[in-house]
Amino acid sequence: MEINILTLFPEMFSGFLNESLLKKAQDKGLLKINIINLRDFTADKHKTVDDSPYGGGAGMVMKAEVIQEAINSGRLSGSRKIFMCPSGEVLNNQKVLDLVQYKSLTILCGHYEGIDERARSWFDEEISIGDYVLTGGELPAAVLIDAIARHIPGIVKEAGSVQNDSFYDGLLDYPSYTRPEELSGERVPEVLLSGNHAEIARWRRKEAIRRTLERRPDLLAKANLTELDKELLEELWQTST
Ligand code: 4H3
Repeated sequence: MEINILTLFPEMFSGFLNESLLKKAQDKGLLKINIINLRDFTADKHKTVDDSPYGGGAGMVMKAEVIQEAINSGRLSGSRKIFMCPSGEVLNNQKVLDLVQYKSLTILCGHYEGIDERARSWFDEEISIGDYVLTGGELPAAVLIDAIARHIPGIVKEAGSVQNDSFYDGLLDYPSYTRPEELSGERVPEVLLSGNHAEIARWRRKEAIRRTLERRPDLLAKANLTELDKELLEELWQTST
């Protein structure tokens, strides 16, 4: 997969993209990231990227022409274009899985008060990472890229670790433990030490359902529960009343 990032602050991505999984993915050629500096597409000698809003008011607006130039000059014509924006569709796991299917994505990171409204129509979609406003679209873009990258085949080593994640099947994650068996008097649940894989799978599923029921009943209501899941849910009801 190829991801083009349109930004006024290319350095904001260097630490994040050059570490850990994202770095390995690029080294292996599974992910190609092109950081495109919007300032390179200005036409005047001062390299102006923003201007004051028509009608007055506080703050500056990112100029549409700079974005237009960047889109038209690159090889971005076949690329799915995304604008990170608080008024976009709120990101979730399904959206991430939809986006992994594209060969090329281009992500615009806005700054200042926002972008000239006319630039919006050049983008296929607007995505928000949540109901809050940040000073720029760079962190939202980084969040989106990270969420997408771990679904590219070959990036996260064990496919199971992606499939068992929270949200993959509409449930939150089950609890995990590692050594030691006892920590400050708190023991690891005995079933996990039993070596009985069927029992362990059943326990994990039940705990995932328990956690989702307690913390995110909205998710549980939407999840596709199997017959076993319904049985486990029934057991949870029995023991809680
Ligand atoms: C996206 C962008 C939050 C999100 C963003 C989000 C700065 C957009 C400026 C930039 C505008 C403020 N904040 N929730 N900030 O995904 O260009 O509107």
